[in-house]
Amino acid sequence: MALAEFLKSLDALLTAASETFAAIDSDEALESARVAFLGAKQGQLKATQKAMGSIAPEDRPAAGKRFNEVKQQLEATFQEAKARLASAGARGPDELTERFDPTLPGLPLRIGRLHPITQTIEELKDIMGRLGFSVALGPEIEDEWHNFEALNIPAEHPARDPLENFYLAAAKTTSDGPLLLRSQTSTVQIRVMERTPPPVRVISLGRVYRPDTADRTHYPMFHQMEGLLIDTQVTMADLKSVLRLFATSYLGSDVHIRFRPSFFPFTEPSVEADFSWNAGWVEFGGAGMVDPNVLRSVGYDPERVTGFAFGLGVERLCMRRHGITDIRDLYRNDVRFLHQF
Ligand code: FA5
Repeated sequence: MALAEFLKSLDALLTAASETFAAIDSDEALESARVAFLGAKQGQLKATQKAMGSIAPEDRPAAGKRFNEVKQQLEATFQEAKARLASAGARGPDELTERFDPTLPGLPLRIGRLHPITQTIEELKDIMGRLGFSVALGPEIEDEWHNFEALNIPAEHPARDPLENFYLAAAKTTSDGPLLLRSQTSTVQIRVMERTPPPVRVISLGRVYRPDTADRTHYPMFHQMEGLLIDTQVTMADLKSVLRLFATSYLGSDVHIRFRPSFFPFTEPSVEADFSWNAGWVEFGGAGMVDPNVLRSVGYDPERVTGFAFGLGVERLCMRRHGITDIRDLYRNDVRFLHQF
């Protein structure tokens, strides 16, 4: 056989094989094409190889070189077709339908829920609402009058130290004087009394800010529930009854409450309230009879009306209720933790 004729037959074989393998769509077709082109006994490639024996010896190197190239290309085309069939099979519509079992239960959707502190706030409002307290709101950015002055905390008082508060640098230039993030919800007492004549019976719940170092029971941002009751002949006994009633409603009748004498510039006398927890005591709030100076600063007559006020830590109540031992867990935003409430 002449070299030119041999090379031509190789090209024809390559074209035919490429077209056949490209059109293959089943395992059976792939196998019969493999036998037809690449079969070791009767495949067309084998037959072409045999024809090489009839080529003139001086032309054989060129013929052999081209034969090997075509052989490699044929192998590659076969492998390509095989891979294409395998991947189509893996996601073939028939197979999907076979694997789909409509009787299996679906994947549960994770539904979001309210943050435990929001849930606590709602519940506290509910309990206090039943005791006749309505909800008052106040701003988180306060002036010195409401955060200190009207609460009987004069200019030289250590509670006003810039190191104990978050003053707003930008606010220094305003005509209102320095502004700060409120450090207690007692500010709302003043705002309510300024605009409401007695009697008053309100609570106010919200965020307060202090540059406290975070530990298991402290966080630089936390929530307080302020309570204020002003009327004629209000006594310390009323204050203690309301706090006891509130605490047992929220924490359960087995909780022990104790009151310790304390000091706040805006109440006289003042107490701190603790609840029992894990064989110890945890402070949950401060309280007292509203100081006559405070009543006077908002235009009330201390000879005619008296009242009590309290400020409770919402986080600590929530922690005691749910057995949370580290306040920081409430603000880590770990969904595994938050999802338990
Ligand atoms: C006050 O803030 C007073 N305004 C309470 C008050 C109101 C007294 C009305 C009298 C009349 P005190 O600083 O103790 O008080 O804070 C009250 C409660 O807030 C604490 O008992 C505690 O439960 C909570 N608390 C205070 N600091 C933090 C903090 N860094 N992190 C979490 N909770 C805190």
